[in-house]
Amino acid sequence: AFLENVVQHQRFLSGEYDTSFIDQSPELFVFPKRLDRGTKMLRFIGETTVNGHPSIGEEKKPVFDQPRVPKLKYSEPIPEGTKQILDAHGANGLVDWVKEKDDVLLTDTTFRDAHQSLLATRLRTQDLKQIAEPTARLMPNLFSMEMWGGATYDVAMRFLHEDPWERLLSLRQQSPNVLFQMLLRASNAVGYKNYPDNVIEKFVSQSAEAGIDVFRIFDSLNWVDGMRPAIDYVRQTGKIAEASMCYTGDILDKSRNKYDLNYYVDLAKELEASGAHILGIKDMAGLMKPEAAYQLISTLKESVDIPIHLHTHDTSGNGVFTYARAVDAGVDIVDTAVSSMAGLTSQPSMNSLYYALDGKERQPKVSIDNVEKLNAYWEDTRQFYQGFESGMMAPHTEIYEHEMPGGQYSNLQQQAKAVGLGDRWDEVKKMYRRVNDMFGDIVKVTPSSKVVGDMALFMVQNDLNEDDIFERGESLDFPDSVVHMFQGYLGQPYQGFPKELQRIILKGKQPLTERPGELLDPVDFNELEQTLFQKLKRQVTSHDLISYALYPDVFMDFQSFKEEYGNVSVLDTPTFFYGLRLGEEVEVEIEQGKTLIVKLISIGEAQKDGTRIVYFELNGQPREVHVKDES
Ligand code: 3PY
Ligand code: ZN
Repeated sequence: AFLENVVQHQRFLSGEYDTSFIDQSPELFVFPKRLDRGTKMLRFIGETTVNGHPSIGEEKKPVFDQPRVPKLKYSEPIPEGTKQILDAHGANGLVDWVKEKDDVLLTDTTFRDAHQSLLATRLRTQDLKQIAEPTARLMPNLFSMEMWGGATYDVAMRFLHEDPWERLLSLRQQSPNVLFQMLLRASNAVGYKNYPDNVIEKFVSQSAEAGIDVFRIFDSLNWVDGMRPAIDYVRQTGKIAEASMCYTGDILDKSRNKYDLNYYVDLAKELEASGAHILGIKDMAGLMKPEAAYQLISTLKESVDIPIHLHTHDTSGNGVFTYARAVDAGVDIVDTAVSSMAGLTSQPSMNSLYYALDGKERQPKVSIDNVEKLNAYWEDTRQFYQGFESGMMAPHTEIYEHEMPGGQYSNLQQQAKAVGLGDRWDEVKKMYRRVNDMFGDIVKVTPSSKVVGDMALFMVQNDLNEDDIFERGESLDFPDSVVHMFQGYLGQPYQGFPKELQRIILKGKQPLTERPGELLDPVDFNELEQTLFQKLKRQVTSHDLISYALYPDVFMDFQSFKEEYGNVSVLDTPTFFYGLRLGEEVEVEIEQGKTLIVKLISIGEAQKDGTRIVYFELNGQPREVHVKDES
């Protein structure tokens, strides 16, 4: 436990004391023995070397090439881009600029959705930061870079032990010219549950202040009532509200008429009327077939006045074709990733789309030579993350059947393995679709997609079918997430929940009809700051406060980790995931101008208590750390 010494004691810091307080409080002058940064770092490297990284295990450290960072004239000014248009002309000025463009504009998702969908969101800030300025210089014509939000926020703290806000701030410094875009799950912010409105408001205003320009807002059930507060908060900041509808089903399939063309047209009009600057279409599972894109976009271009921004995933292999037809129909902006981080569950390749549109008037205006330079960097960097590849090797057209979002596929597969259903994965996928149908055919995207996944696992694990649910439902203990959703805590699905199923799942509990955010008490941020101050015993930043409001446990674990190991975000990625090889030496810049040189000398035999002594050289001086061998 922390002692309340002079640098931490609130009463001392407030200045409201007399000298007797000092006399009677010996704890003021007790200082915990703090490990220096070098020792903390050696502990982390030693433990990773001996026990492996928790998500990778004891793999031998591969030999990686140094990523090819483009050689450019870095002393020259960075060309201006869309960010300068927004800053000079405001959100409406930027929207007008988009509308006047003839060529299709591109968003680069490499910094967010691409790695969320291919590499379990594990890209570290180090690797993003290195290529942020080259991206700014080589692709100044992008509409935006999607680089924050979605799952990146909690994964940064939970698994990478880094602060998501530091990522945003440092990338903003490196890339000052292109709009920064984030994915905001409306009232779920960057989490998996509903937060009080004032938390969403604070999160949005702080994100805008730290550098986000375009907020792609969606609701996991396409419930516009749930999106309006977020749209308003974004508009208040002067930034761009891209309100999005999630694409589900298949408008070409006339036998499925719940989500037909009219559904999307009505939804688009409603979002426009709610204040959207841009209409996003979020095809999170990659279900939109080329002709569906053509019909949908052509119709929407007639129905709304705001620009249209299309997002898809290339899981089926049809992504470029879908975009090409969307471009024919007049889509304004599409989401692509740099080729070596594109394809499959990620976005379609920017490079491929460029070539596919050769000879077309609306071909995007990017320098393909420049994109290839970035491509080389990503090709090399992706190797560092090979432990997180999903194993999907080829286009996967089953997606049209199970409709699982790109980011969920590998996650649910892991969840299935964890509960011993690894060899029944095919059944789980089929059950995912059956659960969707049983739930009344709902939109499936974080967090509603997780609910469908949880229910599918529950049914396969307990050998249940639909009849069992209806006949024996009273005696079944449904997963919490399922009960929660049917209570209305994720909002209301289009055409409501199936009544009978809802009754069975809720076992007499009354569902909500109002917006969950209206029922939640606002967070008292002053009080929360006091609480956090007590826990951290240090100055609380506004970023700490919002992270704590969103993810109290994850944030506190991250703080304890930092206490124990220091700031590990400064380590190079191979060392972060694999530790060091015998005799290997790395340089770690722990702050600007202060570098540690770490060399692994040897690892001792396991002792009786299971510990090993790991011998290093730190800046040429011998050092050792004791590590518990977990094997
Ligand atoms: C997210 O919410 O993180 C998503 O990417 C949903 O598609
Ligand atoms: Zn996506």
